[in-house]
Amino acid sequence: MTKETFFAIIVLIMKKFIGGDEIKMSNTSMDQLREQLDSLNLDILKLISKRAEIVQQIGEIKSKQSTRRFDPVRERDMLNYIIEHNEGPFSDAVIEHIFKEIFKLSLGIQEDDKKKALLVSRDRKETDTVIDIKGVPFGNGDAQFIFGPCAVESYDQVANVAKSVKEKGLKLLRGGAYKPRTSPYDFQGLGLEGLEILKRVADEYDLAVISEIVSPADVEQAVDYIDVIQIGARNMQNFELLKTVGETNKPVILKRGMSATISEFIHAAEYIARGNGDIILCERGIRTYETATRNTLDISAVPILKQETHLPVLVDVTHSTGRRDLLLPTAKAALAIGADGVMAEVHPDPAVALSDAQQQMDLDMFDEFYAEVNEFKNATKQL
Ligand SMILES: [Mn+2]
Repeated sequence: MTKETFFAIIVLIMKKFIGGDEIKMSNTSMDQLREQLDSLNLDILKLISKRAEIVQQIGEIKSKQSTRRFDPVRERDMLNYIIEHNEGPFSDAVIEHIFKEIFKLSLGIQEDDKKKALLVSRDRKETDTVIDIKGVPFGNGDAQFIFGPCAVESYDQVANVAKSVKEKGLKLLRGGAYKPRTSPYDFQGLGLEGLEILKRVADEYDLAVISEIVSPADVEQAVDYIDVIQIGARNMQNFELLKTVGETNKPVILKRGMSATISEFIHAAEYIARGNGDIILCERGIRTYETATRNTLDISAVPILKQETHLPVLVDVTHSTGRRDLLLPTAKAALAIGADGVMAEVHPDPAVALSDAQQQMDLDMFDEFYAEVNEFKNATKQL
């Protein structure tokens, strides 16, 4: 026996034992079955896509009739109808699970449509919203500055800062009359008396005043005294307050809540936008594990908000950092990243301030700060 014959016999025996031909045959039917599966997968894909189209059509009709998109009774009827026709091999529970997923995802397509429809979204309005504050355009690409004391304490205190603001050719003055404080034992603001002081100073110096309102009950009265209503971080999701300021025709500065996501922030703005579209979003730092600063300035929120919405974005460098030494670098960062404005607190004598004594600038520091930040603004504008 030659070597070649020997190997030929071995191969024949092996084929006999392993069943080479059968393997070949079952391979062929396996391929056919796989082809069938591929084709069935495509059929299922076509069917669920067709189903999604019909669900979208129903969604459009429902939104015209302003009925709710999710209808649990109808969903239960559909599931019962499917299960009635289930002949296996899957159990009813499995079939129900599969179809519930399909239902849920179809509803998700409707939800996406709804998100696109947010009044504040860039999808809804492509051009930037520019807000007129007593003749000052806010959001037109030329960054504005808002300065003033944390809280209104007296006429002289506010007038001193107003004089310094006016000398710089600026027009926007801030000051708190109602102060939502962490402790109920801390200074709560002068209330209506504070608004009266702001109005008097605004008239005397021809400035526009921005002040925080904390209660829906105070809104109606406050609009007679101030030019811009501020909603503070602690009230970002005070929905009744948001709806009430939405009923006014005053511009609103909405501050981001200290633990609010950008999505929650945008949805809070939407509450106001349903009645009043003049909204300025204010990034004021978020709470993180970092303790070197009072909050963590989320600088990337600025371009995100500008991409997602058409509203102007303001950066509060005082409350985000809580540190005087960081006011200038963070203000420059805000301008460089495209903020429409920078806000900071100024007090004639910060050491005796009734609130935020640690972080307000005195008038000399204010002069230096403004000179540098304005120089930076003009330098970057030329780029
Ligand atoms: Mn403050």
